[in-house]
Amino acid sequence: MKNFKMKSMSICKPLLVAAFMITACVGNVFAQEGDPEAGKIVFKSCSACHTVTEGAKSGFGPVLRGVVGRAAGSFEGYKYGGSLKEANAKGLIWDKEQLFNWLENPKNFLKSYLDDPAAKSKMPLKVTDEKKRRDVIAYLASLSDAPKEKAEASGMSHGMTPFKADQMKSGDQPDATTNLGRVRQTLVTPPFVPEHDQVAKSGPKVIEVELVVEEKKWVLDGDGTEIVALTFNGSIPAPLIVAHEGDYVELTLKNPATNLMEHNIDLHAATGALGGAGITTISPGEQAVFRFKATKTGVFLYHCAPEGSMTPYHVTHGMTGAIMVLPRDGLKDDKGNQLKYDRAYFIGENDFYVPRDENGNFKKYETAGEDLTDWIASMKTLTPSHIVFNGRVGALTGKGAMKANVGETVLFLHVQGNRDTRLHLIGGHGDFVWETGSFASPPMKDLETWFVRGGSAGAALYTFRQPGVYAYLNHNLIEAVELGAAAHVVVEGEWNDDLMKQVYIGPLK
Ligand code: HEC
Ligand SMILES: [Cu+2]
Repeated sequence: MKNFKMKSMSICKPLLVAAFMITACVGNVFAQEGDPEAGKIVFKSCSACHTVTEGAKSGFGPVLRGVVGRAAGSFEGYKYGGSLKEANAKGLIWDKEQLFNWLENPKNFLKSYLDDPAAKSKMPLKVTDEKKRRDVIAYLASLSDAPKEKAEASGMSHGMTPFKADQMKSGDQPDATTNLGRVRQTLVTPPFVPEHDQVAKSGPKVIEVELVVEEKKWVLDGDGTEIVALTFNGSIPAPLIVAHEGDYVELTLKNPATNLMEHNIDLHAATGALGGAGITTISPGEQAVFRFKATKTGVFLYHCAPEGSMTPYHVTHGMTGAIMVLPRDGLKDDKGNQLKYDRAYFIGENDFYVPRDENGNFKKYETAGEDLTDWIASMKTLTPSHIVFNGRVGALTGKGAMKANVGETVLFLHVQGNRDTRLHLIGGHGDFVWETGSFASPPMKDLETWFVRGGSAGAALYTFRQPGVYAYLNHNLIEAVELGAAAHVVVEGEWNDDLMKQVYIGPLK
């Protein structure tokens, strides 16, 4: 028999006594039956992640219909965390008592059940109220015997078109990439962009890129407001990828085993399979590789796009980036003349919806997904707590400011995965602007403010003519000044009196 430690919380442990499995409990036990009607209301707090609809697909958590009496970690098709799988192997059955203790603190339950201090659970919610636990269990138990409900609606949020990989059956098609050269593109942290040629030096190639999902604590502002961000390669925005029209992009997406959530990638530059999201959904400990042909030129958003509410949840936790597909012969003005840039910067604008406690203070969470229920409620207000450039208030000001010299032409690439923005360079202009991001359409000229639609990326080209500190911002000035959607460009060089001269300032004359 294993050493039995007393725990302050209520935990039931299986003890092997004379070849019989019995359960020993400390603390509270599931003493009385709950009220299934009240439990139905408690279940609302579960429904962000779980459904009870018969025949439905699992969401972030497994389907809970029939869970009472079911083996733990056994719902078909759902990818359980490693610890719950171990508990399954050890014979854990979800009777009412075990459920009662699981719901109090899933992680501690598994630690104790498996006698493993490193045990983890993907379920972030804890239900401390005993009555609520009893009630929700009574509700789940009542469903186990209830007649079957229809299978169509998942009862969760409005899904996007489901994609089935069997739609990809292609027969035997020749592989056009077999004889192409391959290059590995080193991605860099924004606002910097990977080294690239503006005009392609040779024919199409296969560009290999790697994105590693990092779930990590992330500070949003100078007050230390913190979230557990979801990121590609650890940055917000995710790195810019650069290709030319006709190139193939071969993307490796990795989800390290230390993560807790499923992720994937939808690139708006790709054609088919939900932009890749249909064939890249991976659990912690997995990776996916897929290839697409860059057939359209422009700057395009890419983002994580799991099922239902998880898409806006992941997007508003930082999982947005962009890919720029240049025409092979580079950028052109409206008359077909070549346009070149001396520098390019990649700016990602993100809206965050940090949940608040009852006193109005921002809440903090320890692990990815723990804020899910609160965050979904908060994002449904459509009122962001933060709108920032490059992940945090002030990321692109002070030491982080963008730089240029008088006479240099700068390409500003701007992505917003979720919400509209209106960009303005104070004291400057957009000489050439591809507002929708499409390089196949002629650029607009000499704009004061340009619009980047939520769910897209845009590009603006400007030649600096005066030195100074320029603010580059979202010209909803409340979003810029109060919420953080602003950056600086520090420009050095000689002042041009012809363009502007201070004639007089002082007392009235
Ligand atoms: C924020 C998302 C989330 C919420 C909210 C949530 N769960 Fe879970 N739940 C999960 C995840 C994820 C798992 C899978 C855990 C794992 O694999 O480690 C899970 C697993 C479970 C399991 C084990 C099922 C099995 O098949 O082994 C039960 C039981 C459960 N949850 C009940 C509930 C109940 C009841 C509520 C509401 C009071 C709730 N959960 C709220 C995410 C959630
Ligand atoms: Cu994701």
